[in-house]
Amino acid sequence: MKKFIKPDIVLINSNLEVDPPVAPIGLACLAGQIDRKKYFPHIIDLCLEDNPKKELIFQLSKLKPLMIGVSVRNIFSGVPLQPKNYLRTVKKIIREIKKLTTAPIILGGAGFSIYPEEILRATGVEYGIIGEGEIPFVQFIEYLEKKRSLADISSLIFLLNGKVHISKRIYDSVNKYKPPAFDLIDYKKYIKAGGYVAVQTKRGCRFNCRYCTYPYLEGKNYRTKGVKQVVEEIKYLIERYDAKYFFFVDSVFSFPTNYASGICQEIINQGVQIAWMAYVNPRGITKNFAELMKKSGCIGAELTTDSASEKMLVRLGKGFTGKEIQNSIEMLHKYRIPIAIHNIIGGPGESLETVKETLSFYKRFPYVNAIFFNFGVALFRHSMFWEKYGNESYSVNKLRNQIYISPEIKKNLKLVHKMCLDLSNCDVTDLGYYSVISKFLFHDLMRKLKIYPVWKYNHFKGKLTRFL
Ligand code: B12
Ligand code: SF4
Repeated sequence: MKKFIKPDIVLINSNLEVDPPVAPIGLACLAGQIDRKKYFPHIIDLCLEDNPKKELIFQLSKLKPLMIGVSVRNIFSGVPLQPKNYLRTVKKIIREIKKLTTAPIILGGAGFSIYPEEILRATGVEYGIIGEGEIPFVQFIEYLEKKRSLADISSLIFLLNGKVHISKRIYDSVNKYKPPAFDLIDYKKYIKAGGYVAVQTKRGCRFNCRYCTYPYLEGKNYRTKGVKQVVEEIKYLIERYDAKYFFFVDSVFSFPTNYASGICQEIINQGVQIAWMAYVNPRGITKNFAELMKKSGCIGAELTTDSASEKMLVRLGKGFTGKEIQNSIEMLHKYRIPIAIHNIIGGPGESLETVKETLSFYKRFPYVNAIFFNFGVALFRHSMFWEKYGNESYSVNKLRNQIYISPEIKKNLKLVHKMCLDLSNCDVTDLGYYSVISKFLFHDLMRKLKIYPVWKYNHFKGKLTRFL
């Protein structure tokens, strides 16, 4: 009798950025859906490899893939004054894959989903999935098994005779998906390199911030995972990899507050010992919630206020007020949760006056641990600002950062830098990247206690790996 040899399904992480190191959790989500009775799933993770090209050749030449999925997480750094273009690396990796195999290639990932057609054309790949991949990825395997037609795959984009075809997007209940295949990722190397272990509790964001692509990527409705399932994932990662530091990779962890409180409560109830960080929104931070955050191990809140000027909050479409920002800072501080505030300086309508308003607001909270100022707004397709200020031809041809900076701030950039730095007795690192106003004493203490909030890694000194 002929022996059945299970075909390989190969997923490749093309993200070599190590600042900070992030594991390819999206690929783990896809690999989790693969039927292991029928296929061998593999994740070839090129990140943190000394010689990613050699690693790719070594790993791929051992396999006989039915298909190759490549995740394209980053395209642009999104940091206006330190632009990085990641697509060049992706192109080189795909060129190398094509030398090694003729198996069909499919692309996906957050960066890919923002500019799918351009990336397919730039890489010469035929297929891609826009947005979340669990269901379409399985459908694509069924297509290769000749059980379904291309037209019958959700969220698919493909090029046929130079023409682009896009099918309807799918956003399903995340509880229907099988758990991520964390066993296929070597988390030890990420932990060793200082990375936080990613866990996602839900998808979607209902806010309407005008520069943001997250609601496009994940949908506007919240799709929450069962709280027990989230805590099971955390426990698995602790047990298997001895993980201690976690990052909840939700667009906004703290909203809806009832759900986020449920996650914290479950961590507390089960006595799970972790240190975690997340993006939080001023809207969700009540006293009870801040207390639960603290008790469940929060060691840092990435508070994305973007501005503290009432006018700018409206212009950026933030949906909360200065009063709510104040309340959230006070609540987080009450429970001694380290706070990093992220700001955009130079959005549409920003003037010297609105910058002053923002800065004098923050002066009232000298205990805030870090305040980041990003000068200019990165414009991404599928955001509201893109409709207004984006330049289609610029991005299609060059696929690099497009930045909006208001005329008044552009004219006074040096002065505005200085104003931000004068906010307090501050340390300035990487002026021009972003200005960091941090309390060094505090950071020293954190270091001594070996508690590091993620923003420490904004100056991660790991070497940047190139795909040779
Ligand atoms: C949390 C987060 C972070 C955290 C990560 C913490 C951690 N330990 O993981 C931190 C703050 C560290 C971070 C840093 C950066 N980030 Co970030 N981040 C996010 C965020 C909010 C969620 C990412 C995530 O993990 N999602 C959960 C997983 C499950 O989803 P996923 O990876 O997208 O995978 C799904 C689909 O994309 C798809 N899929 C993925 N791969 C593949 C492959 C195939 C073949 C298929 C079919 C489908 C598929 O299926 C998956 C499951 O549904 C996204 C925005 C967003 N809402 O997506 C930005 C985002 C990914 N980040 C972005 C950027 C730019 C960065 C930085 C470069 C920022 C900077 N300037 O320093 C760094 C890069 C770090 C690095 N080493 O890569 C961009 C990338 C796009 C772009 N602009 O180029 C995003 C989209 C934000 C944005 N709109 O600008 N980030
Ligand atoms: S900036 Fe944050 S709150 Fe606003 S739409 Fe994006 S993810 Fe949602």
